Amino acid sequence: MHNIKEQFPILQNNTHQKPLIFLDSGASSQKPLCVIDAMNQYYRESHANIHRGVYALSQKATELYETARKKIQQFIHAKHTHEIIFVRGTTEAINLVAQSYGRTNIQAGDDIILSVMEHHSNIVPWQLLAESVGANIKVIPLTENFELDLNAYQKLFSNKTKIVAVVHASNVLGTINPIQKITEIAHRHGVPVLVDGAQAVPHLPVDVQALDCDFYAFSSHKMYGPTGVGVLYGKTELLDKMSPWQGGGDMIERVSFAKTTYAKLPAKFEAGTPAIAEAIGFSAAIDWLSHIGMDKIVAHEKELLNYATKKLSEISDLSILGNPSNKVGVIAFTLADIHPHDIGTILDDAGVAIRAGHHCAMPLMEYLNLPACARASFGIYNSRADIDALVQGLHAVCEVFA
Ligand code: 7TS
Repeated sequence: MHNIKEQFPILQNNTHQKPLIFLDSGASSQKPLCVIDAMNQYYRESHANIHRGVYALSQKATELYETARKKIQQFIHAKHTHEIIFVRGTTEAINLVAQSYGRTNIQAGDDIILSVMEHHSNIVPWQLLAESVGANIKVIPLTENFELDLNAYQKLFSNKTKIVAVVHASNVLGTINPIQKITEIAHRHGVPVLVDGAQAVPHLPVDVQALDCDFYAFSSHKMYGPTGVGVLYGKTELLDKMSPWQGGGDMIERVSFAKTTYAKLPAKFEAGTPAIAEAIGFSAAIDWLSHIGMDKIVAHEKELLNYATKKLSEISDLSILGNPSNKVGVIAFTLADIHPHDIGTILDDAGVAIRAGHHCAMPLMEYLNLPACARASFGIYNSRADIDALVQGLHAVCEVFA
């Protein structure tokens, strides 16, 4: 891991004359040179629109785009390449399922199960659906350790339950949820499960077949790839039955004013010209992650999390939110009664970038009875020295407010 940081041009820059210590990878990770170069090279050498050209350049671009799909399939161990649908990101993936699967299968009086630790992007799409069809949202509460309360979860099911949508790893608490168990319980009731994997795929090896989830959503930009592209994985038998949610070029088989028929998977869900360069950059990020090895990434981030937890716990008046037994490299905290925005601003002066606020998880904040909190989240490029800089910066915050 020692030369990883050197591969990130942005981490060679200074902020306020200090080297950038980036501890906000949960919001979006930085990009290694190989990803930046892959996109650059694509525009210089291979760009044309895909799936339509008879000429060599279009075929080359198509091949690169479809190779990206194949690499992602292998990375998350999906059974088929056509189960990988390119979308703009996690948010769009969840909206797709809510609007396409949801509108066909969820009716007035039906229940949708979510958890209290969801990001807004796994709450609001379901609320939009629930409002328009007259369905209800049921919420899985947390245990004292800030893990999902599986006993309470089991009690939420009835013959009205139509889908479960839960986060794999929380963007605030870091909690890694037992997806396999959650899926097994839902399937016993004949209910499909959507997993929001935005914070899991960058940090854990993910095998969608072993998890046995029905849908899995994630974003490239949190896993060292570019913004503007992400994935909806879905099981073939579900995706096949779902209607397209956007219409346009590339998603049709035949169009006439009398009747239009749709293309097969995955094209059915990819209307219009997609983010081609971004998919190719995403593909480079997957190659890069695979080359390092997810096992090494897990070990490095776990070591960092343990170190940071120990160091931050030594600061008096600092409280870390939650103590789940299994978590990714995310630490949310409060420091005395200092506003998290003040913490973030003072740390920024020291060159340390963290996030402060509600983290797009307002229902969780309400549950925790907090208006906001500060959050440090780690990536592959972070080191113990970065944690030391954070700790030093937090001491400076305490001095300002002493
Ligand atoms: N789900 C989770 C668990 C997330 O953490 C995020 C983004 C999203 C969904 C949405 O992803 P997008 O790529 O579609 O925007 N989380 C954060 C965060 O924690 N800080 O900024 C964005």
